[in-house]
Amino acid sequence: MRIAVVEGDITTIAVDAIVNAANQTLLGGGGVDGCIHRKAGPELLTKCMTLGGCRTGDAKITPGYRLPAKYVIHTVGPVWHGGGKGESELLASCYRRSLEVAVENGVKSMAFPGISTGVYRYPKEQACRIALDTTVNFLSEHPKIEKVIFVCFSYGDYAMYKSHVSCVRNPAGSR
Ligand code: AR6
Repeated sequence: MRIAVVEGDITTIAVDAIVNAANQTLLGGGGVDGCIHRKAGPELLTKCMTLGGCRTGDAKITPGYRLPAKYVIHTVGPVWHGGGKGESELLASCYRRSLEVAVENGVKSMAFPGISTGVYRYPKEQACRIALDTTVNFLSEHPKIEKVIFVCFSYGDYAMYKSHVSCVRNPAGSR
């Protein structure tokens, strides 16, 4: 299986690329974005200042600087407004675009946080389903990506991902 779920801090994961849940400015913020900028060092902000921001649902890549990961793929998730503002399509687009940018840059292993599930308030269960479905579909068409790790920041998130992964593996099951 090319999908794994772990509990932990994404900034410690040694993969080709980690994904950042950024905002449209790409100039840093709180949550996972703040952790990534702190660990990567000030060169990351300097690089991000040259990128001209990023639209919601899109993704852009930078080096990882002092992180164990070689690259950071910055994506901008939707703010949750109740589900009627195209949030699910935009969130799926974040995962798809991040995976596309990874393939374009020869990335073979990557790690995702739960995009939009913190400050942007996307319901975690729905976001988890979109993350897994979009990734599973993408991997079925792109054999060059060898490993995608979903990094959960709490045990509750980890348990939720684990139960959804087993549904993806056994589609005749509870879904
Ligand atoms: N490793 C893994 N997951 C983490 C980490 C970490 N070190 N830190 C937080 N999480 P959020 P968003 C989880 O708020 O909702 C920023 O200010 C966290 O538990 O980081 O997309 C940006 O600049 C949650 O499940 O991102 C934007 O303005 C998930 O990461 C805005 O927040 C995402 O939470 C983006 O909001």
